[in-house]
Amino acid sequence: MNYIKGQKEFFAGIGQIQYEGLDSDNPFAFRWYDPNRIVRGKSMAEHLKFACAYWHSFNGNGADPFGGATHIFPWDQKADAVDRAKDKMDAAFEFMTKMQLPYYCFHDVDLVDYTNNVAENERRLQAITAYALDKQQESGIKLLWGTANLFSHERYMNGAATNPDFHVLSHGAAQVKAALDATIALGGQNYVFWGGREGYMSLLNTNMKREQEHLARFLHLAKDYARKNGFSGTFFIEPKPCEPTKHQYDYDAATVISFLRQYDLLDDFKLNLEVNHATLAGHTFQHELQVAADAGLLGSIDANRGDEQNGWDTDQFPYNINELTESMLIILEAGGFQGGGINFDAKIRRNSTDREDLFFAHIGGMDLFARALLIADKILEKSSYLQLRKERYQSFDTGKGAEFEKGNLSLEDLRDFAAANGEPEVKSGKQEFLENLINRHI
Ligand code: XUL
Ligand code: CO
Repeated sequence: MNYIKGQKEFFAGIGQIQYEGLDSDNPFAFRWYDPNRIVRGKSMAEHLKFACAYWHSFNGNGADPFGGATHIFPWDQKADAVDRAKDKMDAAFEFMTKMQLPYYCFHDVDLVDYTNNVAENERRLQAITAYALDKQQESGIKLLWGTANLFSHERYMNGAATNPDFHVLSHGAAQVKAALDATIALGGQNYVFWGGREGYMSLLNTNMKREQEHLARFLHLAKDYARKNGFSGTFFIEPKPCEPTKHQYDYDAATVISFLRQYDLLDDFKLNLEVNHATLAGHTFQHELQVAADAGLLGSIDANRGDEQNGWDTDQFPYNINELTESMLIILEAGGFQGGGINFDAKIRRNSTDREDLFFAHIGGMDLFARALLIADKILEKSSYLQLRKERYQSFDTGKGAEFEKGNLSLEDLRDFAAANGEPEVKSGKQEFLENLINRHI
């Protein structure tokens, strides 16, 4: 991937970001992420499939509940919505090319501003989709996933697919249809549903059962429409327990998996897991990855981190090598992502106001994942990590333990085994040894 200077440059003064290795002191270079380096038979680029999140990088203007925009974008100036959107897209493709980000992800309204008119929104999205197709072909950058924003507009304050008003639900469907059309036209590899307001603020006014049935019906209709129109990618549900609603139906990986199973959606849907959503649900990210991997549903991830001192979704760029190393161990053991990749659903801080800050954020995140990949590979290949876990369960590998796993023993058989074999020997879980092993490889 190589940036070639066009007519306008939005990130002037910043050139192509390249791998320079550990000896480099250049803050505009990768020290670990070497896209062509082969790890476990695949290039780093293929393992990691990094994606840029359009919303945080090109729309998120630093506003928070206490104050307005601090990031003033030069690509957000033109009067006509589609012209403005084209400028933004030029900036986005310049950034992604300079950063060597091979994929991107968007919500419909990230690409182009929407109105209250369904047909006009479709026209705008089609116009910017045609432009995006050219940009993709020119740069080689691909669409990891598209989605529809069914949470920002006031009409969705009580949800979209789970709104108690059918009329609102129909507007959600109109948006999803157009976003699916755009995703298909752009060769999008996946399509995401994050249930932003699919939940409730108070049970006093909520028929939870009916809302969840509506959500399932809505997902089936979207899936059927997309399949009928040639979409062969994977649908992802992105779990999050709360925020903006008090309670979201897609609470965590385990909840989503049982929902998919209950409503017969397992053939088409997998999970897109986000670090900060896991911690909001009271889990580690590793826990969520393991739950999804064990169900064969580890589709993709949204990379970011929370803040340990507060309880909301701060969407900061990744920083914690221990967390990522343990995560990469699970991802590698699962055989990688199923269809997805690593989308930086992360934003630079309100007071990170220099244009170069977006580069530092992505360089840091990409380097950290690359480093975690190398460390995890080393741990799997050269340490006793896997062996120790295997040995911990060895009593189920032979004899009565193996018979139990096969389903050949009754409760009485277990009782007889206990009575005949006396008290079990004390066995250490070796947690501190394993924690040291991880740190030793870092
Ligand atoms: C919100 C969030 C979303 C989804 C896409 O917390 O993560 O940006 O990733 O709708
Ligand atoms: Co996300």
